[in-house]
Amino acid sequence: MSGEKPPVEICKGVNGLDKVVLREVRGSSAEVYLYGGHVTSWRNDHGEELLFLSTKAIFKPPKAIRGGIPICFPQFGSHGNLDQHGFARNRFWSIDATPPPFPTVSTNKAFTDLIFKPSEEDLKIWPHSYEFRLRITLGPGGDLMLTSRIRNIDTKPFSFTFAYHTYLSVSDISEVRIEGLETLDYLDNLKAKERFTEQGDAITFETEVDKIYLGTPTKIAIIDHEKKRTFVLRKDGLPDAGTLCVFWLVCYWASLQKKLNLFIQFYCIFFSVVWNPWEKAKSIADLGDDEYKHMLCVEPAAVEKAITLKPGEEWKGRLELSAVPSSYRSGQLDPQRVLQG
Ligand code: TA6
Repeated sequence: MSGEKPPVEICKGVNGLDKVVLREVRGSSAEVYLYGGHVTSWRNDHGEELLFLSTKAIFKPPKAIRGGIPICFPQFGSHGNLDQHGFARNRFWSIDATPPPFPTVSTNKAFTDLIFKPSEEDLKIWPHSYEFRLRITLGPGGDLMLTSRIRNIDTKPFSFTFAYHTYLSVSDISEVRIEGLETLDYLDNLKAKERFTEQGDAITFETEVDKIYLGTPTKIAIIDHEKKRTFVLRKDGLPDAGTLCVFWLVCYWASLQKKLNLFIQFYCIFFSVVWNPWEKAKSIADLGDDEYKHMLCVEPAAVEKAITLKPGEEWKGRLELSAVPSSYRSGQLDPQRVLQG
């Protein structure tokens, strides 16, 4: 027997909390805590950590883990009556042993399926029945993919907002730029959500930022000059009219087969939130005073327009993250190549 570690392993993490470790043969890995359905680590095949995790992160309910990829559901931020960012990030999720199949079959071995269903207590604060399924996959090239499927199993429609609150690890926030958001409109959370338009330059950082960009493209690049690394963040959606047409035909066929009103909603995640607290880090108890320098949150989100699901409907939102070495010589710092490649 070789000493090779399995592609999926369930073990104990900080404070004895259950976590799933995903490993890909070439050496990349990811860790997912059942507490929050929360990805806390994503490493490349050199073992370098790609997600930011606060040194002061509290792995203890009811506090959400600071860093990684918290799931904001059923409310993003303070856009509603619930606590900030909803409650999915501070509930215990379960391993989903029998998830419904995906339309395309994947050969990846390093994946896990989690499920979150509301408890009696949860129903008191948000009275809607749903099943929230989350698949986390590590692709052959070390890409990290998160697919959320939220199904209304209630007798009434409900609406929610959502985000993958992704904390990326960066060498120095002053050395980072984002490509793909220039010229877009955004709502500035630091100015009472007033609407502005970016003036055409790549986004760079020299102070606190908390913005909701509207109508963002499916692909955004985050370029870390010092690390010579580019993160490419893709959010799924409606890739093109042809795929959409096939998709709806499949849905229609499925609905005829089952003779029930099965409708799967496949929405774009329209917005991207960009956040760095800068000096405000000092007032965040579970974040080191200077740690803002090494983190950047870029968060695919459905915020301004809530998603509404009728009984039986399902919403699906996907995030795909890859990290590639970038150098001027390879041309990967050329924005056009990054976003179109
Ligand atoms: O996504 C940005 C944001 O909503 C900011 O306004 C900021 O407060 C941040 O999330 C962190 O929220 P948290 O509840 O995790 O402290």
